[in-house]
Amino acid sequence: MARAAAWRKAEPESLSPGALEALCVAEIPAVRVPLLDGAECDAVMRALPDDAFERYAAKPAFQTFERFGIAQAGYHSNRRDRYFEDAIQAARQRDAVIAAAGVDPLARAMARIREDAGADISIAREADGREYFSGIVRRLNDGIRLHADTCRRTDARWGIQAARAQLSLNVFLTSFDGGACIVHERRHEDADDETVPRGSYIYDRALVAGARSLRIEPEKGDLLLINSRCYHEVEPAGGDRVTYAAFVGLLPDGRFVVWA
Ligand SMILES: O=C(O)CCC(=O)C(=O)O
Ligand SMILES: [Fe+2]
Repeated sequence: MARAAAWRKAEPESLSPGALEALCVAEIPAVRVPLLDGAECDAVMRALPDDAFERYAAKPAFQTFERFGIAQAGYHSNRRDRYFEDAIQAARQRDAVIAAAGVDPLARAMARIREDAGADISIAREADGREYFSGIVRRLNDGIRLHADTCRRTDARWGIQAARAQLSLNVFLTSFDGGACIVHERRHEDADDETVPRGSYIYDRALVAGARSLRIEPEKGDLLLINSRCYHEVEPAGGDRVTYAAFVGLLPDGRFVVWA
């Protein structure tokens, strides 16, 4: 059964060493800071290819969101080599967008985390040097139902699997109506997966029954960090709800690594 998290208050905090640490152990629900201005967000949106979201939309029906880039969670371990090959191609397409936009939302977010929270944070790499893909752009207009994101579902052949804590990082590139991100004061437990139908990762609402929750309505340009092992969901949005996203893992040696 999902474990209670222990929020000291049900409010997002600003970025600081203490807040990042507290988020990693789910003592606070979220960290939220303004990161990009409107013109920077618009520049990234304009730089996306017209068919950005169509090319990668052919994914199983359990997720309705559209994305530009690849997700490690979509690759089984027997396709690990394929993942790192695809990561090179996806990074090239991402880099073209960043170059055209003149702004790199993930690099900006990581710099801010370094400066304001004193974290040692870098893009995740395997011991053999191969780099994970990071900086996925997601259009989540229909929302996402209750879930938790944890690389513990993969196996130890992936270096990120060692992460002691995992955060979702989103930089909001658009304004929209609705589309709140709701975080629940309940942490995912491995045993919870037994309740999820095969091929899905939408969890039973009973797991969050009675738990406190925080409804976050991010604004364009915001950087939002949540503990992705706390159950969360996104409400449907009116208008395009586009974020530049990644996961942040805390390794046993205290370094933070980033992938998508
Ligand atoms: O877009 C959001 O607000 C959060 C989406 C999400 O589920 C995640 O980033 O893990
Ligand atoms: Fe998530």
